[in-house]
Amino acid sequence: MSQSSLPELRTFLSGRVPDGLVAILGAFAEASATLRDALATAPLSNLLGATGETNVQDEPTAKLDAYANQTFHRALRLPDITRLISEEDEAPVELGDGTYTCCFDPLDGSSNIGVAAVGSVIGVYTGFPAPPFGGTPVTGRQMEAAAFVVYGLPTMMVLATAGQVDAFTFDPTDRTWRLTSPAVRAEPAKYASINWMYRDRWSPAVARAVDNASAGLRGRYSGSMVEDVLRVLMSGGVFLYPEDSASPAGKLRMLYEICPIGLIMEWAGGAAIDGSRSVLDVPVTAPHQRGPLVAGAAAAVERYRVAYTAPD
Ligand code: FBP
Repeated sequence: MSQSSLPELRTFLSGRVPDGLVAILGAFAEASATLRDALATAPLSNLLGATGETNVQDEPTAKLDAYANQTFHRALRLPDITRLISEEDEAPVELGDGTYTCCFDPLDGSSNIGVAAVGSVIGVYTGFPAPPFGGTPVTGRQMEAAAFVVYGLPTMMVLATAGQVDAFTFDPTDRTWRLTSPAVRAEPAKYASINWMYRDRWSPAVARAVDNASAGLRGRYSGSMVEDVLRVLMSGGVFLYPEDSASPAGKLRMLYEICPIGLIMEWAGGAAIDGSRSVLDVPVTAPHQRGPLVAGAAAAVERYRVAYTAPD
């Protein structure tokens, strides 16, 4: 049954953030709702499988990756946006001279398409240097808002604006996003979320830090960062994707995966580090720069930092 008395997303945002940002976050939410519909019926509509092409990361492009990318590009052609940086595009797409640069991962957790939850992530930055990007570093501190959506049941959006984190649930009966968890706070750690199969790839410092951060916790790992981060945020825990011998710089991407999650965690009272410092302080000089991520309950993240930075 619809709870139409709960605040709707655009009403919640209006007056809280500048109008340009209301338009951007509203457009992101509407595109996410469109993608949710496509995901829900993908096996019936020939949207599963690969396009036969590879993306900029040299990974095979799923049909839904391509569909999701188009959907967000269409939605985010807005006057206040200067450029769009997508996981699926080789180069930034320059739009005009607006205030904001939007960095997004249209479909996070691609290995779960058709079998488990996937999601979308966005970070909205200001003060991005003019192209070519690379001379002046950008940091996550330049974000004014960040959000991620998890296309599960329910379909949820976690949104960081004005120093606060709030969670919205998509209501399919009237296609609105309604505020269901105001002022989310990162819960104390209960779960550790990491791909334990990579243990042989970790350095001694990473192995010792993972053990220290996860001692006494229960394990949960889906292979969709957004789903794992949602659990960590709402139920308490720590999500870890450290650097390893196969991904020496880390696997996840700074601008549209790590930094948005970092902003959400910090504004919810948790923490997000690369091992030794906040991910929001890491200089980014390339659109698809990678990094390590340890995010969640502040005490568990601190246990990781202490062990990681201890002398060998
Ligand atoms: P994609 O953007 O290619 O989907 O990669 C990101 C991701 O799927 C995260 O969502 C997830 O946490 C991680 O990769 C899983 O990687 P692994 O399979 O190495 O554990």
